[in-house]
Amino acid sequence: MTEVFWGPDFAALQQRDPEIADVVLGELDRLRGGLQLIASENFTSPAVLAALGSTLSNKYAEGYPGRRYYGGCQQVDRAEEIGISRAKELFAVDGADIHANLQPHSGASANLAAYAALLKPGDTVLAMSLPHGGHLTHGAKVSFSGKWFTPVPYTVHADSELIDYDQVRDLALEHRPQMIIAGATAYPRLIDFARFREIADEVGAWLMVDAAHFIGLVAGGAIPSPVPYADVVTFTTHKVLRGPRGGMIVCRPELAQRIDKAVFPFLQGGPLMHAVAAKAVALQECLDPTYRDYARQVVVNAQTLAEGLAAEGMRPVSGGTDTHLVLADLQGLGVTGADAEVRCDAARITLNKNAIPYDPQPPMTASGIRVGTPAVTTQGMTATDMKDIASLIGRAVRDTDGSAVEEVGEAVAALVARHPAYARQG
Ligand code: DSN
Repeated sequence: MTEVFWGPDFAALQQRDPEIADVVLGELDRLRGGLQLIASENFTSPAVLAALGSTLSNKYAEGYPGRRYYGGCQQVDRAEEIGISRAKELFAVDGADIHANLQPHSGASANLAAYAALLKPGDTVLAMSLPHGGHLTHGAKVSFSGKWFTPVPYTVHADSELIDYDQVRDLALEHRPQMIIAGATAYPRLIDFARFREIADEVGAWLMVDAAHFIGLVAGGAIPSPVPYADVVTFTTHKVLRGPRGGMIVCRPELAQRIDKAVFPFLQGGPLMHAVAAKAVALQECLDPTYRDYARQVVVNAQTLAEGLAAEGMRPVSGGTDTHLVLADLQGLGVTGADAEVRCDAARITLNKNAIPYDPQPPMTASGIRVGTPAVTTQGMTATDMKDIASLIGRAVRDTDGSAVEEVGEAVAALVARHPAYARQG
C-alpha cells in the first residue's frame, strides 16, 4: 500500500507554522469544551476530514468524469463517480431516476447554479422572505438573487407562524413567477412540498427546493423527501448531513445538462476534488443504517429542547419543531437575541441570535435565538441531556450581571465531558 506521509497529529503543521497550528488546535478545544448549538453546524467524521486533508486538493479537474480539460484525472474521476452513484442511491425515491452534481463549492453556489440553469436575468422568483426564515439567495436585495432577479417574498402566517400556503398561491397567481423556492434557514416545521408543486404547476413555474438545512434528515428517513416534487433540489453538505463544507444539487434527469453546465463552466472553474471525495465519504456514512438512528434522534432531541426552552420562558416559534432546529422568541424574558447570544457564549454555549417572524427588532439585535441539535446528537447526547441544556440556556440568558457565567460554564464542561466530541483515541 502507498505510504501516507501526513499524520493526524498535526506534527508537520506545528513544525512549519506554529501560529496556524495553534488556531487549529484552539478551535478543536473550543469544539470540545462547549455546547455547539448552531443549527447549521455539525462534527464531520475523521474519515471525512482525512479525505479533505488529502492530496486530491492539488488536482485540477475542470469538467466532469470522463470529460475533463486536464490529464491525470483517473483517481478524481473515480471519487466523483462513486459520489454521484451514492447520491443517487441515497436520494432517489421509489427507484426514480435522478441526476446529482457534487461540484458546487457552497449552498449559495448551488443556488446560483439553479437560477442560472432555469432562469434568465430579470425573471420573477417567489421565495420565503429572509426575516421570516428564508435565505440571502432567495431574493435578498444585497444578493445576486435580489439584484439580478425580481423577488416576490412570501411569509408565515402571523398567528400560526406556519407558511401561509394560500398567500403563496395568491402571490403566484398575481406575479406569475418563473420559479418558486421552498426551503428556509430558520423554519422549524415540515414543508408541504406537494402543495408547492401544485402551486408551481398552476402557474407554470419551476419548483426549486433549497433543502440545505434538512437534507440530512431526509437522507436518514426522518422527514419526507422533496425529491419527488421538485425540479431541482439544492443543499449544503455540512449541516445535518455531516459532510464537508460544500454544496450539492439533485435534479430531474431531463435537467442534468442544464445544471451541469450552470455549475461548470458558467459559474465555477476547477472543482475542489478533495471536497468532492469527502462528500462521497459522507454520503456513504449516510447510507449506513446507524445514520437513520442518528437522524431520528436529532429530531427527538430538538423536540425535547423546544419543550425545555418553553419551560424556561423562551417561546418556540410555531409552538415547537418537526426538524433539527428550534427558533425561540425571547420577548417574554425581556432579553434580545443579541444579548442572549453574548451571555450564552460567555458560558460556553454557542448559538445564534435570530429574527423571529414579524420581529420588532433589527436583525443584528433580533428577538430570538436559533438552536439546533445536529452536533450534540453526533456527540451521543439524548433527550435527558436536552433537558439539561434547556435549563443551562435559561440560566445563561437570564444572567444579566454575569454572576452565573462560571457555574453554567462548569456545568457545560461537565456535560460535554460525558459526551466528548472528537474523543481522544487511547
Ligand atoms: N448560514 C446558514 C445558516 O446558518 O443557516 C445558511 O446558509
